[in-house]
Amino acid sequence: YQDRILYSSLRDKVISAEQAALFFKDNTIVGCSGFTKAGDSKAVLSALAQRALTDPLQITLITGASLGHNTDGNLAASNVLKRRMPFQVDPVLRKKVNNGEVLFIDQHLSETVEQLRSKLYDTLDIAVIECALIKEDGSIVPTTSVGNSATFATLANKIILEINLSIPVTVEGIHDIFDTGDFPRKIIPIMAADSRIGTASIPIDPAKVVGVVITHTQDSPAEIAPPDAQTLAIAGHLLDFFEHEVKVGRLKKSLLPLQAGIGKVANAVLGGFVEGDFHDLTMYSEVLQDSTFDLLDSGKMTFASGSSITVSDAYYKKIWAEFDRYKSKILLRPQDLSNAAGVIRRLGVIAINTALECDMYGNVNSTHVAGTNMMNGIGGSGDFARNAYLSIFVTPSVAKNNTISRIVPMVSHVDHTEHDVDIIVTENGLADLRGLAPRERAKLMISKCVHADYKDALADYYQRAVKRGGHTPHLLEEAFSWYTSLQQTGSMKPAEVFA
Ligand code: 0RQ
Repeated sequence: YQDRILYSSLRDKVISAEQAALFFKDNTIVGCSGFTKAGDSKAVLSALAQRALTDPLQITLITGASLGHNTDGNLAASNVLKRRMPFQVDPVLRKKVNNGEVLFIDQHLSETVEQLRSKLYDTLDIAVIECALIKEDGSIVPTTSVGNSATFATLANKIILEINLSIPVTVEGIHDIFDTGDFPRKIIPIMAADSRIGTASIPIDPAKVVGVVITHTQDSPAEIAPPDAQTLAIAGHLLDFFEHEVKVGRLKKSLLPLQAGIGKVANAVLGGFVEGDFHDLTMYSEVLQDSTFDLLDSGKMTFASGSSITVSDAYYKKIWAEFDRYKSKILLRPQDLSNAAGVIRRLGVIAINTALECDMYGNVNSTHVAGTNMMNGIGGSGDFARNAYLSIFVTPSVAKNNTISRIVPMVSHVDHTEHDVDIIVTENGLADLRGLAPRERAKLMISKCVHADYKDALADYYQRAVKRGGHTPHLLEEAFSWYTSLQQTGSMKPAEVFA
C-alpha cells in the first residue's frame, strides 16, 4: 500500500481500524464518506460498532447518504448512534429511529453542507473518508462517491483516511471537487452534465490526519429487482409521455438531463430508453446505477454526472474491468453540486423519483408510512423535485396485496407539495398535472392513476367534498379515514372504509 500514500510523512500514520476506533469519545460528532452504499467507511465504523459492545459510547453520525455492509444496523445495534443524518435505509436503524432511540434528522441531501458550514452542529470532531490514493500534495482521490467528503475534510478537527486497495488508482480523474466558499457563495459554472469545474482530488490538511487505515473491502452491491409487469407499465406510460413531448416540440430527442431515484421503477424507466428512439441523452443525477451504464453502453447516453456509483455486483465487476471505456463519460461531484438548486434549474433536469403515496391533488409523501413511521428519508428527491424542469413521481397504485391505496384523499405526511409535482405515474396511467387547478388535478388523478379497487371510493370522496366547496375541497373529518380503516381492519378497501 506504500504506493498509495505519496505524501510520505503520512506513511507513518498507518494504524489498524481498532486503533482508529479509539479516537471516538462519547458525544463525538463524526462526518463519514458514503453515499447510497458507495465509498463508505468499511473498517473504522465497523470497528467502532464492535468496540461499543464492551465500551459504550454515543456519537452523532453525519454521512452523504446511506451506508453499506449493515454498518448503520451494526452501529444502531451497539447503541452507538445518538443522532444520525441525513439519510438511511437500514432496517435495524429504522426500527430504532421509529421507537425514538436514535434521533434521526431527515434532510435534503444538498442541505447538510449548508448546516455544517453554519456551525449548527458546533464542531465536527472527526472525518472518516475512504480514498483510493493520497497524492504528493496531501490531497486525496475519493473512490465510488464524493458525497459530503470534501466539506468533512475542510471542517473536521481530525481526519482518518481509509485507503481502499480494491479500487484501482486509475479511478483518479472521475471526480470534480469545487468549494462554493462563504456567502455570497461562488456561482457554480456547470453548464452541462459534462462540465468539469473543479479539481480531481479533495484538498486536505495532512497535519489533521491522525490515522490511515488500509482496507480491501468492496462496496456493498445494490440489490436491484428485475422489471415486472407493473414497473414496465409505469416505464411505458412515461416513455409515451416523453415521445408526446417531443412530438409537440417541448422536448428534443435528447430530452434534458435526467435524474432518477434508486429502485426497480427508476431502473425500468431508464432501461426503457435503451430500446426507445431517444438519443444523446445525459444524466445529471445523484446515483449512477446499472441502467446508467446500460445506456452508456448502448450509445443512447453520452455522459452521466452524479455523486456516487451504486451498482449490482455484476456491474461493479464490469465497470472496473472496462473502466477505461467509462472514465471519460462519468463525473462524481460533491452532493451540494449534484443537487444544487441553481444547476438543476439551469440545466432543466427531468427528475424521476418514487413516492410512498400521493394524494388526489398531487401532494407526495416519500418518507412516512401512515404519517408516522420513517421509511428511509427524503434523500435528494426534494432538491430535484422543487427545481426540476419536469418533476415526475412514480409509484405503483397499491401496496401490500392491494390492502393499501397509494393514491389517497389527503397524504398523511407531505414531502413534496403539489407545487413541486408536475406528473404522477402509476401502472394504470399518467396524470400530467401541469397548469391544472386543484379540482382539475383531482379528476385527472382519479381517472388516470387510482387502482380499480379504490376508484369509486376516491371519486365519491371528491364529489362530496366539492359539494362543501373550497379551492382544494376536503372532508376534514374523513380525510384520514383510509388510514384509520387500515389500522383497524388491516385494509383501506372501500367496504372497510365505509363500514
Ligand atoms: O414494503 O417490500 O415490505 O412490501 O414500502 O415500497 O414500492 O417497493 O418502493 O423500494 O422503490 O421505495 C418511497 C420508500 C419507495 C423510496 C420509497 C411499502 C411497500 C414495500 C417499499 P415491502 P416499494 P421502493 C434518490 C432519491 C425517498 C428518497 C428518494 C424512497 C416498501 O423510493 O425512500 O427518493 N424514496 N431519493 O409495500 C405502507 C404505503 C406504502 C408502503 C409502499 N403507502 N404504506 N407501506 N409501502 N407504499 C436516492 C437518494 O436520494 C439517496
